[in-house]
Amino acid sequence: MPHPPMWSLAAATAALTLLAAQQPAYDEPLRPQFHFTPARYFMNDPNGLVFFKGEYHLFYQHNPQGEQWGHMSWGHAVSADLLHWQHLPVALPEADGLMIFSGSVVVDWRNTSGFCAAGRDDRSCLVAVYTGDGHGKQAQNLAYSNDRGRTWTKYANNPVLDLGLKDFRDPKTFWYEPTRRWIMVTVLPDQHKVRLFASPDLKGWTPLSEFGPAGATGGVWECPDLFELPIEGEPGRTRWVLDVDINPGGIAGGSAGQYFIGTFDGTRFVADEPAERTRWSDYGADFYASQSFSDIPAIDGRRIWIGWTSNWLYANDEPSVTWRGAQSIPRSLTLRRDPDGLRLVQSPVAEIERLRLAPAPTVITGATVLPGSAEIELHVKPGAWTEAGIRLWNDAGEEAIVGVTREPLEVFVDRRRSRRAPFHAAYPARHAGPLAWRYGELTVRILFDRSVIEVFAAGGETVITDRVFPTQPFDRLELLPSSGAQPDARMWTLVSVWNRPH
Ligand code: DQQ
Repeated sequence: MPHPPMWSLAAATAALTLLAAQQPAYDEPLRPQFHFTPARYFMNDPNGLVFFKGEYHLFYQHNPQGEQWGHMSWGHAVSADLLHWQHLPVALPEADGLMIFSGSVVVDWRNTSGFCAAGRDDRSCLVAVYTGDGHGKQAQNLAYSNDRGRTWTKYANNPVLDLGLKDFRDPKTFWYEPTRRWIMVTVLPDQHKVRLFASPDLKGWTPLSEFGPAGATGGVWECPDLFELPIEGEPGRTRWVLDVDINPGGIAGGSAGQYFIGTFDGTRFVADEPAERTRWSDYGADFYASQSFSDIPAIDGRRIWIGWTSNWLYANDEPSVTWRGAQSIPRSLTLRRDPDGLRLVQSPVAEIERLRLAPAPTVITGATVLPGSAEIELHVKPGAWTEAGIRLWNDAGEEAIVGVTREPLEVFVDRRRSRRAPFHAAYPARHAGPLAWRYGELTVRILFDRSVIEVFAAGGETVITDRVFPTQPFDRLELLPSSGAQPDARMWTLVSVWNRPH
């Protein structure tokens, strides 16, 4: 029997050094500990979110060569639990003057494309549908993988959908069972239009319908998504959600996500509300280009999306070093009916509770030490307060405040004093979203992760995502108001998902 080769000490040290160079410590002061960030260099939109054979795949817009947008390629990571990610090599690199812009991945279960080199019992493979940007235009392209996303082949007859337009992008594709065909949702960004196409095989596409302009149109439309969601408390009832992002012209300035609720009959999306009505998915400055996972098994049944926690106003200037850009926590989506109609509701995936250092929370009554990564829950009751919440602060005199105001009744994140010398004029700002007293008390769930704040108020009805970039860690927390009618507050320390056995 041949013996496995013995490693010399020098070879082992060299291999470890190489590993360390590829995988940084993930402990830089602004590096989130339970949010996904690229090992190094620039990241923007999540792409190709798909669940396949026990793995969640996260592809992302990535510059493999630098810390600012450019050379767009698809970075890649996989996870078994949506939290612990394993980095994989770049899946789709820029090539031949064509950058790989945003898009989606589907499981071609029945090998409709003919790309799947599958065995007798398994005819499935992964197919990526992405925008090729270059040579003066944008068109939709395919690539496929027969080894669970580890290697990809670009389709020889790309592009598969070309309107000869300079701006035509971000295909989100899904299988629509009632008509047994693929649907592709795209945008004509400067026309503020979503355009739908259908295909039997992912290769040949016919136009179906158009939606828009509607809602907010103060910037280009990008990264659409279309999916069906259950209505809470109304068993068997659903509605479709068309998500379209906009840049600039978002609610907090710059980039943001908006959505429309309505019906989809396999051909056309029709909104329930008048075209003038705008609904925002997030009231912060840092939630953009969200995309939902494809092919989550029916037995799980969740619709989960991830958004990029940045804003094109300053995405290239964020003061993180060696890496730039983070993804939001994966959020599970439902629809909830209130007196104002149906609305989208978002909650962090339940898996996040496994990151709690101890099952029992710490009850906060005054000032306390703030861990770098934490989940904080506030229960705010009507009472003698004008502003109730928490202040995160440090010795440099920097602070961020997260809370609720009474008049008007709003949830807010105030990061105006969160960095001594702002790196961009749009950074110091306060962002707020509307609330209503409907449950006797308001819950505010806050995820804090060094430079990411995500706030889910009223059970996820109003959400704010804001990045914070203090010059030294926020390591103290105090309740507001500092005396009198304080909210009930509890906190869990969350453990890091990076560089720790799991
Ligand atoms: N980012 C991608 C485009 C998309 C934009 C390019 C949204 O496909 O429209 O990096 O951030």
